[in-house]
Amino acid sequence: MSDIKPKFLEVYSALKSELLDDPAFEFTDNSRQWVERMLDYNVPGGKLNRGLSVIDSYNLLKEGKELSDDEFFLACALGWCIEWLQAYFLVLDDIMDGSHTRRGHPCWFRLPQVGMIAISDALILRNQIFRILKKHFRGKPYYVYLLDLFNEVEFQTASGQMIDLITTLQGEKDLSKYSLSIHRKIVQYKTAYYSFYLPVACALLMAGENLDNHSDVKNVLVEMGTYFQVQDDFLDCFGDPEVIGKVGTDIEDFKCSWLVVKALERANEEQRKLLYENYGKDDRVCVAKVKELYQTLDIQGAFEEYESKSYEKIMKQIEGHPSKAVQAVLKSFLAKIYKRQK
Ligand code: GPP
Ligand code: MG
Ligand code: MG
Ligand code: MG
Repeated sequence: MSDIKPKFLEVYSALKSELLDDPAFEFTDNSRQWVERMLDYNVPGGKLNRGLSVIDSYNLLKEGKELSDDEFFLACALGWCIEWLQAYFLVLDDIMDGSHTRRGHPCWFRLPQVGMIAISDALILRNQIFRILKKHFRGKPYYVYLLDLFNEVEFQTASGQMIDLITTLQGEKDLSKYSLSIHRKIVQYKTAYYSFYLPVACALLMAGENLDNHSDVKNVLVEMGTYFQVQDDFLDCFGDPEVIGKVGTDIEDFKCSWLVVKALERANEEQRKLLYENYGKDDRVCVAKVKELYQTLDIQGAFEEYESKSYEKIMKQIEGHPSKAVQAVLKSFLAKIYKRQK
């Protein structure tokens, strides 16, 4: 797995060069330099799990048959399309969440020269996905399915993001509407489809599969994506910012996080009151009070319990799948995220 990373990064450079060669940027050197810097800042600096998973999954689906150079390049290109999609989402998500840091650096929009140009950059990122797809996949029999897949998943993510945002509306702060079922809907849509289903669906399309025949695979991946976002919620509060590369904002932002839903479940009247009074305030003292209550209610313990239960449930689902190759794809994905610290 790790040995393909340098090769994967070489493909990033090749795709970037092609995109920078676009007639749109011929007019000024400035624009080309801006886009290059914007891409380098936002696209390749993460864990690259989503992108690398396309290659990993495609390899497993080929059951030991070695990939040709062309196949390897195409799997990498699809992996990068997902990383481009992720960069596009994160640039916008950080504006919407009022975040400060991402991947150990200031969020792109926080750079003094960038500001709201970041919105324009997000549009460039989004459109470059379809330029990569057009250049490298136009002649493939599965091209139209790829386009449909990326469109569908983008819509699902945008819908999840919208629900995430409207449940936190200022002026209507109401913790009583937060529940595990709302949380589940939000994270399924905002995270699971693009982070988990999309990489495997890309590999399945490349392998000539019809996605309509793989709803069971989708279900397992959505379950894994849900688990992944619960981890993200946990790390937002309890993770080490040095390790996760971002400082959490969920408590300040009044997010329907798994932690607050669990806390509401476990709290007595007095503790509920404390939550109602301190959750969703951009104030250190209030945030500290919420974190202290999480300690008192042993939300960390509840998370560990959720983590092992969820792992067992997903493993069972995977082992029920008829294809050993598909099982291998799913198990490899799960191994990458189980008990992650970042
Ligand atoms: C993660 O939520 C969800 C996204 C990054 C999807 C954003 C979708 C858009 C359409 C903009 P999060 O806010 O918990 O992520 P993080 O903790 O990384 O900020
Ligand atoms: Mg965010
Ligand atoms: Mg968000
Ligand atoms: Mg988060």
